[in-house]
Parts: sequence; structure tokens; C-alpha cells
Amino acid sequence: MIITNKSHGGKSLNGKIAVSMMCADIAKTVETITIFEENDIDFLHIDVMDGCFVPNLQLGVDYIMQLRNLSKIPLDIHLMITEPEKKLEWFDIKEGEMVSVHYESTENLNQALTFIKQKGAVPVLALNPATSIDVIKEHVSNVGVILLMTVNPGHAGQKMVPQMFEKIKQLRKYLDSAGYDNVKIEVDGNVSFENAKLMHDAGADIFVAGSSSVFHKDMTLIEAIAKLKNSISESKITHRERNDH
Ligand code: S6P
Ligand code: MG
Repeated sequence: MIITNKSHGGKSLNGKIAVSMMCADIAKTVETITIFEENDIDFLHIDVMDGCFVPNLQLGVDYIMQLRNLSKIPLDIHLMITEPEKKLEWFDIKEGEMVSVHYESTENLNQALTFIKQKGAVPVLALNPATSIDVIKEHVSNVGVILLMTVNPGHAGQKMVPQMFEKIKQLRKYLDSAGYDNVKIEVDGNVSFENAKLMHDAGADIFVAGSSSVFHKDMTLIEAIAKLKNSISESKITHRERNDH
């Protein structure tokens, strides 16, 4: 699939960009969101960190509520918090959003995934780099997306764990062979211009764009978005086009 403006705004989640709002300049939030809307960004990725599941505190409920009023772009809420099933109610999840919970964060994954689905949102199961893809088997029928962390969660600006290319390939292979070819793969962490193409080749569909691409310090947002879209569209992914509906 080539990413063009026309391919955006549809229902498919293939080749989508989710911008990491944790990396945005808070003083320019409105201007930044306008650029994202004008340049067909698919999701606003919101990193929620509780200082317990990960060694950092980041975006919270009030920020999310305000962002929904500022933009029509759907949110992609990445919960890096312990026992998310006890806290999901706080977020007033909306239809069409994506909400990810970490496999490592709770004993009650089913409860969390079911809650998200009941809200009309897409349940996403997130895995840390060290977590085997084997663990998804009992949950895959309840999710729309698997989020593979390609760095250890907690901070922007890290280097990708190189073994993650192979993990993306293995996960895509498993999903296709097990009849879950409709389940998308999201990648998060050091999705640079170079890595995005390779990740797409490996089978990734949704790209979390942070300081390595869209918020690159040496480029404007518009330049960086165009460059990221070009990198992804250079990928040879004919085997995946059949899923783009
Ligand atoms: C990390 C978080 C991510 C980062 C994003 C930053 O814990 O989940 O969403 O914000 O990875 O991107 P980059 O390009 O700086 O790694
Ligand atoms: Mg994230």
C-alpha cells in the first residue's frame, strides 16, 4: 500500500501514523494539532505513565480530555500503568479510539480488553521487548492490534532493540497463519525514517512517531511527516495489500 492522502481517513489501520504527543512542544499544541489535521495524521498517541509500571510520569486524564476538545483525530491511548482494569473508567474512552494495555501490567487482561471493546474502542495488547509473542495466543481473539514495544517503555529518544525486526516478522507470520490476518501490528520506539521502512517490510501497520521522525529536531513537522510517509511507502509490502480494506 502506498500512503497517499486518499488512503487516510478510511477504516483500514494499515500504514497509519500515530504521533507521540509526549514529544510535542506543549507551548505550540494548537498549532501542532492543526498541522497534524492538515497532513492526515491518523492517531494522536498518548503515553500514560504511572511512575510504577515504568520509571516515569507522563500524560494524564485531564490532558486527554482537553485534547479531545482540540482535535478530531482519534486518540491512541497507551497505558503504561499497573492494573489498568481498575482505572480504565477514568479515561472516558470514546468510540473509534485505540487503547492499549500491557500484558505485563495486570493479571486481569481479559477484563481490561473487554471493557475497551464495550466502549466501541479498539483493544490493543502491548508487549515489552522481552515478552515473548507466545503470550498473545490466549488473548488474540479479543484484540484488534498488537503493540510491540521496540524500546523499553518509559522514555522517548532511546535506541531500538535490534531483535525487534525479527519479532515483528514472527508475529506477522503467526497472525497470518492462525487466521488473524485482520489483527494489525503497531510499533513504538525509535521509529526513525530508516527503521519505519524496515518495520513495514517486517509486517508493521501502525507507526508511533516521536523524536526519531515527526518530532525530529532538525526538521519542520511538515517536512518530517512527508519524509516518514515516503519511508513507509518505499516498503515493499505487496503481501499485505490484501488486508487493506
Ligand atoms: C515510550 C513511549 C513511546 C515514546 C515514543 C517516542 O515509553 O511509549 O510512545 O513516546 O517511542 O518516540 P522516539 O522516536 O523518541 O523513540
Ligand atoms: Mg507509547
